[in-house]
Amino acid sequence: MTRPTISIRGVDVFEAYLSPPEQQALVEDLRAVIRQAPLFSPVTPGGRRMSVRMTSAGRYGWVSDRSGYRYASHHPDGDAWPPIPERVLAVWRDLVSPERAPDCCLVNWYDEGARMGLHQDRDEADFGWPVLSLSLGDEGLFRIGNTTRGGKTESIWLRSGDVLRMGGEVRLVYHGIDRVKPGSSTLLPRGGRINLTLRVVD
Ligand code: MD3
Ligand code: FE
Repeated sequence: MTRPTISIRGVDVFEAYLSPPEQQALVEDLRAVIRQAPLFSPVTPGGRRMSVRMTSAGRYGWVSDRSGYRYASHHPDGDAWPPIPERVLAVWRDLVSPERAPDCCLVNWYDEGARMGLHQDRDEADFGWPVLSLSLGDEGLFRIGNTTRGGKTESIWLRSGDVLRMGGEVRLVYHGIDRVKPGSSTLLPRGGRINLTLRVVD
């Protein structure tokens, strides 16, 4: 059983869970995912283009357009999402459960200047399972708040190889990425940050 290195507001942090060679292998897996399911810039229901580019693997992918946020069984291009890489599933089995696989592996790609505002993850039908997040590449400043909007927040830098687990009470807290620190990792040749978010959807 792997234990968290720190816990912040109920978020379990596994610092440097992935070794540099494991991180490199994951990046190769993700290149194959992105070849099959290209990154796209989601548009919010309000009509704004998100600064983060995304794609997904698994039974469902997360999409957003003028008609709203939702899980969809196909990429906006029309193809089914590729399977979640085995190496990613192995992390889920170790830190969440071998009993149930995640339905969705959301791939978020941040370049310099990309951010993700404070939000809740509440498009899933089942909040009983934890969410697992894997960080790769440049460091990202992660901010965590409360289950309602407003109030005090806390921030931590997420580094390449760090894994976060959000289960129980914190599953519905507001969270986001304020900024990415360019040049803070050599994992990705052109820089940037990748986050993988694993979720059970239904
Ligand atoms: C805390 N992604 O895709 S992952 C998202 O780094 C998202 O790309 C961020 O938030 C990223 O929805 C943060 C960490 C994370 C994910 C889900 C959470 C933290 C969470 C759900 C509840 C509480
Ligand atoms: Fe989120």
